Amino acid sequence: MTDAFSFAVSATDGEARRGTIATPRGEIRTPAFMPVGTAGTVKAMLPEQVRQAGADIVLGNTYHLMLRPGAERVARLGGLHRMMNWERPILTDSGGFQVMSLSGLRKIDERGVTFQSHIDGSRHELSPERSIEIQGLLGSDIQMQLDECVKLPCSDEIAEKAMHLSLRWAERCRVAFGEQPGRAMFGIVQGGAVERLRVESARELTRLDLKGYAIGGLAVGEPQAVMLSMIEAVMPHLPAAKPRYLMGVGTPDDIVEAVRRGVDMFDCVMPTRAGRHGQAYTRYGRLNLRNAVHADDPRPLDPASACPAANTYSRAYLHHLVRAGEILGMVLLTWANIWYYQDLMAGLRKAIEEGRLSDHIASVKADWIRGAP
Ligand code: PRF
Repeated sequence: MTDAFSFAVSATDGEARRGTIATPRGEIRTPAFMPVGTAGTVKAMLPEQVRQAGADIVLGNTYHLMLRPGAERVARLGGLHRMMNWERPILTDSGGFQVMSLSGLRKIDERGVTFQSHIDGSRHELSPERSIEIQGLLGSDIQMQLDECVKLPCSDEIAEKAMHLSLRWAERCRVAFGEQPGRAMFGIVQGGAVERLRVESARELTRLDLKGYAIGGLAVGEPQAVMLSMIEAVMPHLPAAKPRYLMGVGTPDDIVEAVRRGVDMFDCVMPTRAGRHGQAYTRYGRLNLRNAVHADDPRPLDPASACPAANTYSRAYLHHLVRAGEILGMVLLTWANIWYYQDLMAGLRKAIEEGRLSDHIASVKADWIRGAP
């Protein structure tokens, strides 16, 4: 029987792949960037704008949604897609990573994680089985295994323990997920900055025959060179016919370098968070609209962008909105940033199709360095 969830690679250029993930809720063109919609909203954006910017899929978070408004409540409301008015695919993270970065008191053992809510201090438990149950209640199309992500640098012993725990949790998640045609569960490679552990993690996960594989535990404090060498170490051990997702990455530079090495999917709060803090990502690099240099600048962020936020409003106006703490400043900069990230991915996809990825990346980087004309 053919699964309604599938992945096909239509072109390659070096290690880079141009592909399509087909799901009953629509296609995901890869390499893909998934805007982060943590709490059932891509902050400061309407779903229509997220789509218009070019996104095929958004990310939601088990941790936030289980605490508020609650997974069972979301299910009663018809699921996350209906609740947030995004009928296209949604990937949900499993919660472990957010527990470690956001919650107060927390404890990890074989059974799962126990933690206190960052909202009201209430106590909660998240096991691999409960994480998958919650992601099912949300109606998630791509569900992530529960894992343990350690901050870098860390000792090899700590990285190894977390990696093995994550492997055991992957098996439990696999059983809890069962068979769900049209939906997928992805495993997560861990292993810190230790090549041997990364390879073992990838090999063992592959035995579970999952529909996709993520690389976790990177962009957690290590230099970019370490991140890229870990990606290079892992890639040969992941099945070529399955999508590969680099979690929580990253800057535009991280993304182009990871695409070059064969990564298919990304998510990061960077474009949305930066937009709420006065920062704009453009073809000509990052601008801080708070800076006084923009106060009298009548030029838009990028006249050649098709994004209304980038081609219409003056930098002087954006500067004013940011300085005045106006909501519209956040809305416009988030819109421009999400659009820029989607344009970046579209450019990479086209370059892979045309077999000129290296030249394309070189010219994209030259624009970042050169700055606005
Ligand atoms: N695990 C999970 N989510 C994540 C990460 C991880 O390691 C990261 C690390 N960059 C971001 N989001 N489950």
